[in-house]
Amino acid sequence: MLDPGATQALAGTRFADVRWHASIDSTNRALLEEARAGAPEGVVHVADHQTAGRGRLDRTWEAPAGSSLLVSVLLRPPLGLEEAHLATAVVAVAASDACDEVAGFRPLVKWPNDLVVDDRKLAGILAEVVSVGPRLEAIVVGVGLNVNWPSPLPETLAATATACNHVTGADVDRTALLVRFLQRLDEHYGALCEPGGWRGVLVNERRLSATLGRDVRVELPAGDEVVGRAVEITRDGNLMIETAAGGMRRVSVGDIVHLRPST
Ligand code: BT5
Repeated sequence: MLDPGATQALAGTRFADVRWHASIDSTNRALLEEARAGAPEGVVHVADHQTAGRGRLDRTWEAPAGSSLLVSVLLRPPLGLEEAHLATAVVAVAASDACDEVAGFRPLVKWPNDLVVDDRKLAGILAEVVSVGPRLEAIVVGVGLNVNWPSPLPETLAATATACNHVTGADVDRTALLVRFLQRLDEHYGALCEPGGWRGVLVNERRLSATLGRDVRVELPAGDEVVGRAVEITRDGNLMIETAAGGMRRVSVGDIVHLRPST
């Protein structure tokens, strides 16, 4: 349950219908099912704990109970399937804004959809689409954001992850983060739904990118890789890599390794 202050803060936004679960298998799974059954835009599921949190490409999302913001939103944007990435981008930007405004630090966006602090993963985003033929019907975007984690982090994540409280040195209010995230999302998503709104989203995404301008190795799902400099994010969300040989490669899905610290 949201407290009355939070409920009031979200009244009048698209995201006033927040359903908070003590435990659920996956907020994305539950909301995707509702999206397929015709639920309206704006429904939000939040969980204290997920028993089967999902990552991309059938991976899992780990989070001790109460440690994280685990939230999924249902959007029905006026976008083509090839532009669905823009809905993920506004979620990433809104989550970064929320950290900045509530916790006082600014995570960057590692392509395609992680929030990072000093190249450590603070949050992951999973977008799942409902489509009919070429038409985008709905998109469920889930965010797992590490808020107050034990120290040290579990061994499996110690080398790669971080949490808000590890960055700031103090616990951060999860509800405040949720409310600010949904308020900022309401603004950024509203702008995206305006004619030509994609332009502003791309400007924000590029501005907050931890990847552009970096030398990267992209691990592709098929097992091969591309090495080069990340030079552009396209309107359809692809990453353009300038390879050492001077050619350009367009990457639509993959995992990025940033090869050198940012300067
Ligand atoms: C993601 O996948 O980063 C998307 C994660 C989305 C999770 C949210 S939680 C709310 C909503 N409901 C769901 O069921 N899911 C969404 P991917 O890029 O595939 O990254 C997954 C990988 O990140 C794992 O294989 C681990 O290596 C690592 N990982 C798992 N848990 C992590 C955590 N808490 N912090 C940082 N890294 C983690």
